[in-house]
Amino acid sequence: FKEGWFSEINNDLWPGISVSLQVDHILHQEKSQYQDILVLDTKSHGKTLVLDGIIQCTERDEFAYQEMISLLALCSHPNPKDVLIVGGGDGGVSREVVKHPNVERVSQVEIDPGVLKAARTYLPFMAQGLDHPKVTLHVGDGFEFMKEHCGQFDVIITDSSDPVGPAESLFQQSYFELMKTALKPNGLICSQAGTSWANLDHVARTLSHCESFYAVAAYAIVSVPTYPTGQIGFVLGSLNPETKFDEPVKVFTEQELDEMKLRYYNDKVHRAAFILPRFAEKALKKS
Ligand code: AAT
Repeated sequence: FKEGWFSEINNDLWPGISVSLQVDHILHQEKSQYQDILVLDTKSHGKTLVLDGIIQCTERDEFAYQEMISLLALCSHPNPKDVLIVGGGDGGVSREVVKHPNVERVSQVEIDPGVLKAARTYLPFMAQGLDHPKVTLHVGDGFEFMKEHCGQFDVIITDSSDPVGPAESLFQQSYFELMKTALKPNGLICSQAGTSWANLDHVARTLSHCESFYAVAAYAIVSVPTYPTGQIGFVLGSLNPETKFDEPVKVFTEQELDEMKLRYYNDKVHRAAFILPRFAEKALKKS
């Protein structure tokens, strides 16, 4: 905390580059069984959740990530009734997922009860998702949870932290295989997969894990100013060979988008998210 600034320094994941936020107050600091939990009130980005020194979400721009990881997946499926969320302890993804009219049941598995408690106490604008009547919350490891569920979900969204600490297993090839068995026929997945600017090799590896088990696979990007390089991406995979991720099967009208209080997502943004700059497109081309 040099002169009241928080800096996200991680020399393994993004060497030589760091996002910084000016801090007004430290609201909460704890060492849970799994990670260091920090909640800050910042000058320009409101309440901010930090795990193991890495920014997970800020009040100002969290909607971009939470809407996109949820709706890119849900609007690519013709009838997403049963949804599983892995991670997402802040509640922002469940808040978005329940907005989709076809969603009937949401299961969510978050490893760290400390994150759930901190979100409920300091981040109610996101944590409201955790207490929605459609949501059943489980505390546990997403990797282990997946082993115990077979043929149950239309869509699995993995809103995980980065591949260091408790989320490491959620980036392994075996995790993509386990998700496949947890899906119903024609189900699909969407996983947090890092940025093509700092972690292109890592993105390519995650995409190739996905390609090994799913008939269709793709990488999509979203702009999030407080994530490293200002951008993050998702790997999507579908068991249905007919899926075209860059052509949403569900298109909401302007009025529906307003009623759902969506601020980032619409069908045009959906299509555009799969258009990659040349360097990324070349690096991710199926070998
Ligand atoms: N909604 C955007 C915030 C996140 S939070 C990621 C969540 O994943 C955390 O609450 C963390 O406790 C949880 N998690 C980590 N590992 C596991 C696991 N094995 N099983 C279940 N939950 C887990 C994502 C931020 C992305 C940051 C990008 N730099």
